[in-house]
Amino acid sequence: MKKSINELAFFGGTPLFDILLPVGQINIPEYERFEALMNDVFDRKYYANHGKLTLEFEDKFSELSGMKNSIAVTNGTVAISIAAKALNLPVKSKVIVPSFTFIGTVQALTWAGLEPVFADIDPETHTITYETIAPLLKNKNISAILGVHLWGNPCDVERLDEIEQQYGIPVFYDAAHAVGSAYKNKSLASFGHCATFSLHATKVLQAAEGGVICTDDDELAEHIRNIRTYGRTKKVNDSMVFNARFSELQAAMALLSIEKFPEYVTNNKHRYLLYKEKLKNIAGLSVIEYDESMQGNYQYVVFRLNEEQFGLSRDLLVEVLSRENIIARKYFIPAAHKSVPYINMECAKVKLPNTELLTQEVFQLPSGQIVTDEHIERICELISFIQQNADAIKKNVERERQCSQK
Ligand code: T4K
Repeated sequence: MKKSINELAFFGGTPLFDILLPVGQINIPEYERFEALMNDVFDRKYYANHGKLTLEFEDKFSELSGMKNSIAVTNGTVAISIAAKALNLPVKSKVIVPSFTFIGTVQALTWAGLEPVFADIDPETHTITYETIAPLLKNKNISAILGVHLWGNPCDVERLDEIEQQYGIPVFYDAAHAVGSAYKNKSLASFGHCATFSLHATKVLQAAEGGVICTDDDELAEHIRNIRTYGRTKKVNDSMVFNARFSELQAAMALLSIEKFPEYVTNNKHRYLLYKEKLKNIAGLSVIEYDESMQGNYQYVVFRLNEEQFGLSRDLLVEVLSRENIIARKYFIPAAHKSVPYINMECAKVKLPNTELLTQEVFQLPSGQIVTDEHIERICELISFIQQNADAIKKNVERERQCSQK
């Protein structure tokens, strides 16, 4: 461990780790097993258009999520656009959506011809609630609400259901982070008209790239399948169709990943709890708690940093950690309403105090399968060291800045 701040890589010392520790899960299957599945695909010469492996994966995803229909698509962003199209939301109508989310959530709506109405979020769960969206329901032309189960934490699902009953506004969910998760023993995939998932390589269940849309509504599922494949199902009509097919290569990765899902979740929970225990006494640092009434996948280890109490800004801490090869990440900067193109639009003229605060305070620590207990213990010791030496680090940074200006 470092004995003085001059040993920090930020000030020219040797990095604590000689490999990069990223925030993504990177749960990569054994190559031999992937090769065996690929040999079968090559023998059959059937690579795309929802072959045997894709159908098998969709069944397994339905089993995991307790849903009737799981429709695999190219990625999690396209999943949202297709869900919005299948719900037949009128072009140029408005959809309530949090600004504190991955930009893909909102861009997907824009690609579907919809306009965002940005909602604030609860500062503890980082999701929209009845209270944060109620004032927005007065807006004209609201056609839907898109909740995001951020970090796998459930939105205020029961009360959002009530809003749908009361106002007749359909709710659907971006559940990119919530694969295999449940709220009060009910699958998160089952809330709203449909839920969309991401199978990106950094996710707990991965297909390198990929997405899934789940719904128990058979008619909606038919529209989703039809839009996904250029209107080929011919069972329903859709004015706009697309190619969002999932290949057999993606399905092979996904099948191997879903097989190990319970093991990944157990390991994620262990890592999350270890970080939580080791960092519990650091002033100004708090871990994002998972709702007790949910069963999550623990893929993210998310913290908030209060600059005044910690002694350094979140940005400086992330920079110092990165130089040690601890690739901590700040989320979500800028928030969607401060991003192009929304920043120049009417929809950006909103006050979202919790969103603004969280964009300055939230960061993730490395959490995937590369990260061992020993890595976590050393990362936590380093964070404690940085916090104890916060004033000296700030002074050194300031001194270096002044020298570089001379
Ligand atoms: N909704 C929400 C709430 C989402 O978070 C996302 C995606 C979506 C919708 C859309 O789903 P997709 O269309 O992406 O399926 C990542 C991912 O690209 C993105 O999937 C994810 N959310 C977002 C939160 O994170 P970045 O730019 O922050 O991370 P990235 O891809 O640079 O990877 C993180 C770290 O992992 C890097 O340090 C490098 C490492 N890495 C990454 C890849 C891809 C590897 O070591 N190997 C790899 O193969 O976006």
